[in-house]
Amino acid sequence: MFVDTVKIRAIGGNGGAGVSSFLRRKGLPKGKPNGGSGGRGGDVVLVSDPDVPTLLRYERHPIWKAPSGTHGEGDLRHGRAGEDLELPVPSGTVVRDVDGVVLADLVEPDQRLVVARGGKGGRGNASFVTPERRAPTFAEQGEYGEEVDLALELRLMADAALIGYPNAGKSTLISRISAATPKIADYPFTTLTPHLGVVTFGEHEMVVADIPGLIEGAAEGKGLGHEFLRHTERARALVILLDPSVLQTDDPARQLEVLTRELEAHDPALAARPTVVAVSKAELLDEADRAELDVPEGTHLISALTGEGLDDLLYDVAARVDEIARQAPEREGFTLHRPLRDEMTVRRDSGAWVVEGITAIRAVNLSDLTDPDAANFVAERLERSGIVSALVAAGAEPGDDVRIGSIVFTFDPPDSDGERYA
Ligand SMILES: Nc1nc2c(ncn2[C@@H]2O[C@H](COP(=O)(O)OP(=O)(O)OP(=O)(O)O)[C@@H](O)[C@H]2O)c(=O)[nH]1
Ligand SMILES: [Mg+2]
Repeated sequence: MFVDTVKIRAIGGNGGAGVSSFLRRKGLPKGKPNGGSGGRGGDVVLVSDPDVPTLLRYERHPIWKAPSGTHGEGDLRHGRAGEDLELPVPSGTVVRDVDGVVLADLVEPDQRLVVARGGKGGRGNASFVTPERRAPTFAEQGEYGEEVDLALELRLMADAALIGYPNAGKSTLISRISAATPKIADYPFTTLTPHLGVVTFGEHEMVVADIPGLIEGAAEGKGLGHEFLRHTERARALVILLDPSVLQTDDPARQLEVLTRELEAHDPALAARPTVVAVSKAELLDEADRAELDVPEGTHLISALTGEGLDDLLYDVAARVDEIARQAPEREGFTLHRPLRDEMTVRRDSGAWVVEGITAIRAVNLSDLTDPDAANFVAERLERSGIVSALVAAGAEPGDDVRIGSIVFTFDPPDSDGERYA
């Protein structure tokens, strides 16, 4: 089964919690803080892999979560990090977020894109020791991993794409010039999904795509529509196959006209793509038929049955592919640099101020906020990270309720009475 579009959800692993613990020694009233930190959660990473043919695996399993980090322990033992979860995708996979923004074009083998970051591990109480705070009893909780919805779309990486009416002989041709073994039959739309064949010709090696049949009106959804034409977008050259046999009501000249129009309707850039035109099933044509053909100069006459014209055709196609390859030798993929989502937002929700964003969550992410030491620490963080000023700017008054994550507290900015949060 050929699957070229899927939606997936990627979830980074959660960070492990830091721990609060003390080394107790006989004779020492207070122990020394020795709580270890939690390990970070694994990232979810897409990796381009030329050996993966389709996105099928992700249609069956759309949800992928990386392993979480383990918690810290006493005696300064830190938790283990969760391993990154690598998801192999076919080379040529375009990655978009829910808004349709392209995040990456994974073209080069082994190209990687971190799509969902794992949560940071929480720090243990040993990390919070300062000269003023010698025995902190609080630790940080682990962060949740990012949760991201993505749309993946495969655009095959072919050197040349075969375009033609249904029954034109595209599959027969690719089976003749490569090791591909597509289904061949004398009814239209035998080929329902694109597939690739590797053609070796002299010292050339070309990847040729057999594209399902195209008919007039495909752009408006006739036949199989033109969805699959996305697989021609990356082809360096196009091979348009015209069928002179009685199987077609349109003559080759009209077929060429229709096909050119449909390609253009799909993507105007395709009109400028180097194109080789060939008439198939040439052994059916006698001299008179050949003379009558109203096709552009340079059109090849080929027969997959007898082998007529195939070498000339491949020579021509290889030359165009090489020329384009010389002009643009590397097909470079790209990945968009995506900053950590830390934009902070303040909004009003049923009588409380709600602060959202990773900075806010991090500020209050402690194991025990009832501890006065911890509460002071959080108050400092809220100020330092700009959350207090954001609340003031939004119009928050002392005494208002503020909610960050699952925590609700009373807003009590330091300058209202000189005191920090109670
Ligand atoms: N006489 C003759 N018949 C051919 C030749 N090439 C293909 N055919 C026949 O044409 C019919 C259609 O061939 P396919 O290769 O399935 O055509 P296609 O273009 O892949 O068709 P779709 O997959 O439906 O788009 C089959 O009956 C083939 O045997 C040829 O060179 N000579
Ligand atoms: Mg076919």
